[in-house]
Amino acid sequence: MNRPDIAPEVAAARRNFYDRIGAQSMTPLWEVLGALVPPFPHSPVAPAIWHYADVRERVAEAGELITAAEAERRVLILENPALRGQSCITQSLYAGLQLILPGEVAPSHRHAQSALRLVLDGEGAYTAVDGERVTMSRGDFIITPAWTWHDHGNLGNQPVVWLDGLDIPLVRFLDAGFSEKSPEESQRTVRPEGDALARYGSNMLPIDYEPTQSAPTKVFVYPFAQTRSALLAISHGVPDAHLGFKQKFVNPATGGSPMPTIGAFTQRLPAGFETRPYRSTDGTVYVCLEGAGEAEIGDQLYRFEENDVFVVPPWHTLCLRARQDTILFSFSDRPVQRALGLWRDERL
Ligand code: 1HN
Repeated sequence: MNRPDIAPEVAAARRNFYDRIGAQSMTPLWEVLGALVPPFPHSPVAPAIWHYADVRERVAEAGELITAAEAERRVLILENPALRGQSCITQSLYAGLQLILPGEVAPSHRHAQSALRLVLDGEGAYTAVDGERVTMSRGDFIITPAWTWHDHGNLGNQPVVWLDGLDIPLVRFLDAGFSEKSPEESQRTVRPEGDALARYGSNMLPIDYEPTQSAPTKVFVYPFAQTRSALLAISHGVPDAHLGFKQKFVNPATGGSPMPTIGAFTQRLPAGFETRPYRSTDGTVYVCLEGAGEAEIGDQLYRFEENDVFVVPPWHTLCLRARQDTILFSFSDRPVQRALGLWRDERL
C-alpha cells in the first residue's frame, strides 16, 4: 500500500519493524490487504486465441517427433500467454491439443484430475472409459471423471486431434493429486459401445441407481449429432441478448454438472447475431465447432473460425458476433464456484 503522506522517520521505523518480524516469518496485513481482498477480480489471465489453421501443422509435427506410447499422451499444452511455464490456460484449468495417429495407443491410466475431450479433427479414434469404448466423432464431448481408467486408440487411417480440458491447476492448488498406470496397455472391454448412454442417458436410469448430487455422470459421451439437433430445435423465437441460444451439459441423473469440477456449455448464435456484453467470474475456454465470427474480450478483438480455441479471463466482458450460423462449445470451473457460493455474472 502506498502511503505518501507519512513522515520519513515513521516509514523507517515501520521498515525496521517489518524486517524484524520478517525474520520470524510474519508480515503486516495492512500492507497487502487491498490486494488480498480486491473490490472485484483482477485476473492475471490474459485473453488469447489459438487459430487451428496456425497450430495444426505444429500438432502434426509432434507426430513425427514422438510416438503416443513414448509420450504417454502426445499433447501440445495451450498455455495462457500471461502464465507461461504453469501448464494452464486459466488459473484453475488446463487445455491442450492431443494427437493420435493411425495404429497408436495412448496407454491406460487414471488420476484424481477430471478430464474432458472435444473432438476436433479426423475419424477412427476411440477412447475407453471404465471398460467401455466410444468411437470419437467431430464435436463429441467426452468425459473421463476423476479416478476412472482411460486409454485412447486410433483404429482408422487418419490422424485424430481433440482438445483436452482438465482441472489440473485446481487439483495442484489443493495438493490432492494421485495417479496410477495400468499394467495393461488397453483396458479390456467389459461393456459394448453405447451401453452407458443406453442405461443412463435415455430418460431412464437403472432401477436401483441413486447418485449423490456431485457424482460425475455415468454418461461419458455427449454426441455432437444430438447436441447440434437440440440446439437447432430450440433456436426459435428471440435468442437471449447476452448468450444467444445457450445450454449447459448436465449429468442426466442429477441435473448437476457432468463432473464436479468442470462445467460445459454449448450455444448457437444465428448468422448476424451479436451478443450484449456479459461477464462472469468463471474464466472460460471456448471452441468454435461451426461457423465463424468475432469475440470481443475486454478491449481485444479476435476473429474465430472452426476449431479455434479462445479463452475469456474471469470478469472480462465478452461480446460475440456471428458472421455465419455459429455453434460454440465452452468449459469453465463454474460448478466449483457455484458449490462454494462464489459464482457471479453480470449482464451489461
Ligand atoms: C491425460 O490423462 C490426458 O488421458 C490428456 O488423454 C492430457 C494432461 C495432464 C495429465 C493427464 C488423457 C493430460 C492427462
